[in-house]
Amino acid sequence: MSRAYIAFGANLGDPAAAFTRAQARLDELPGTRVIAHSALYRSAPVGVIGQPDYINAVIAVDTTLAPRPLLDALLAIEHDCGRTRDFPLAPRTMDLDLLLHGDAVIDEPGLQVPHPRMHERAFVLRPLAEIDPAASIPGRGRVAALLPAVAAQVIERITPSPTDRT
Ligand code: PH2
Ligand code: MG
Ligand code: MG
Repeated sequence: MSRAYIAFGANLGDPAAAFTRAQARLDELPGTRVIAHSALYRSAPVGVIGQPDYINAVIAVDTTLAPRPLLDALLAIEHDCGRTRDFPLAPRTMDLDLLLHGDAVIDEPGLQVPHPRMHERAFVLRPLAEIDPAASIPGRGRVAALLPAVAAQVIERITPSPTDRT
């Protein structure tokens, strides 16, 4: 059993509904349980201009699936939720990126773990720190220690986390 972290992103359609649907589908995967999810965060698209803002979040799962079958499942869920791949960085209804899978380090075609850019992106680190600040990114260190370096990136938390008291 491994703890894996999955980044959710969407900037087309109904991102909040897609987030709910993604978690339900993840929880239905063999040997897989959703353990926690962050709030939703809004930020301008990184790496492309003239697109709607992204809604991002992070989901933690415990899974007996190895990284490659988990990745294949993420791509199938994206596809079922209307994801098309019209051009690189095209707006998307759902993007599910495998960030971490236990302490695995993998560099294969289509599968890089840890996700090679996660440590420099506030839209990944902020929601990940919300659910597990002590999570360790192999080769980079603990999530909480990486936050100061991305503090200048503008990102807005738009829903309360499940652990918030009201
Ligand atoms: N995903 C990208 C490219 N740019 N920018 C934001 N803010 N959030 C994303 O999830 C995102 C992005 C490629 O997957
Ligand atoms: Mg992505
Ligand atoms: Mg992706």
